[in-house]
Amino acid sequence: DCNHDNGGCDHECEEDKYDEWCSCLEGFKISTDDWRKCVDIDECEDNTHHKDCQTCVNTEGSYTCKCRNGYELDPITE
Ligand SMILES: [Ca+2]
Repeated sequence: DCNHDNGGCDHECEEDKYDEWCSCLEGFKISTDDWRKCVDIDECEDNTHHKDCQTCVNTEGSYTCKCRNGYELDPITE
């Protein structure tokens, strides 16, 4: 029951007539250990998120790019 203690969900609780489930805010995903818990997505783990990054740094809820020595971040794309 989402009206009670947010259904026990870390972030969002959703429900329809039959079921209830938890969902997570952007940058997070449901934990494989507990369907109520949200864990940070490691965007650096796969190549789809950070193909523009030289060095991908995973952060809580997001990720950032770092440049290798000798390069600076492009202020337009940053
Ligand atoms: Ca992340």
